[in-house]
Amino acid sequence: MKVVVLVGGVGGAKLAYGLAQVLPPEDLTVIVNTGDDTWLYGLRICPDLDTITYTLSDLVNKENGWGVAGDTFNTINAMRRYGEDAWFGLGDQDMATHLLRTRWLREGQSLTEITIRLTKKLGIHQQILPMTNAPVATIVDTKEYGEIDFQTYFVRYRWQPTVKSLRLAGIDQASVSPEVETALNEADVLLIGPSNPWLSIDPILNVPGMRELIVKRDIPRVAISPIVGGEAIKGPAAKLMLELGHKAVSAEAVAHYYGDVINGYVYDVVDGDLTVPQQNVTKFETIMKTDEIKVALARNVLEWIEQWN
Ligand code: FO1
Repeated sequence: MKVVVLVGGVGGAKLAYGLAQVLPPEDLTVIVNTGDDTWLYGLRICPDLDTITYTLSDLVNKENGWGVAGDTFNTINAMRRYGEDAWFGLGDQDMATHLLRTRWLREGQSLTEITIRLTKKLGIHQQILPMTNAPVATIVDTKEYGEIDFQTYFVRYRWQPTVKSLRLAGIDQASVSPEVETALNEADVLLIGPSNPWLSIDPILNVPGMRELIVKRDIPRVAISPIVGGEAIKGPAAKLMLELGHKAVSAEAVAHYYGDVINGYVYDVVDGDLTVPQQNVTKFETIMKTDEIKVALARNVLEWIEQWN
């Protein structure tokens, strides 16, 4: 059964990890948000691609969910000696990824080719694909600082600024890559990970042509709620929902937000029975504190889908 999963940062990476344990590698494709990508010190940083890559190669720092386990920060500490306010935690091993990606981009390789090259070298046999090869950037318009880029919002200001609106710079020039199109056309199941719908999933759905490619497929298209018991597990999803004008912070509101992009919805056992527009709905343990829960969630979702598909 060929599964394609749309993911953003840490939450999505956990589900991708679970899926990678229960599916043959050739049956899993992970389509990754690149709206968090940024230029820093002349290097192209792709946080969500790196989080997925490090997670599936067991290199990831599991406490943070990003960066390389056991990494050192000598380079940015040396920059601090020169008075640099190094607020973005670039590890020394992590730096290798950014240096090679930047060099290969400058040599004209696409982000897709580079991602395939990096992941293969790390022994990853699942297909990890950027949502597009074009450079896009989530820009956050905030009350306190006006428009700032995503990492400034998320890391430097710890997602505390009040968000007035989001926009995706460069999205109009973006297109779905042939690899993403093929994966979507060959998928038997499409999943949307428990990632932030506005910061991580919307950028993917807004790549011109992406939403149409997804909705036209008459296959199970299932999202896992990132909101549990009215709270986000990690990150700004709950705070953002209210700032973007959603009435309530709930798994229900997210199901309505995704609408007809999905025809199935999974939320957490702590939530009561929800009324959602999708006809296939169920609940499982979705708070993936351990690797076992990641695997159980992946298995539960796929087995549940097989029952109604
Ligand atoms: N997140 C943080 O909260 N603090 C950091 O210093 C930080 C550094 C960092 C370096 C490389 C990388 O690939 C990701 C990094 N992240 C950091 C995580 C990143 O900002 C988020 O994971 C995504 O952009 C949101 O999903």
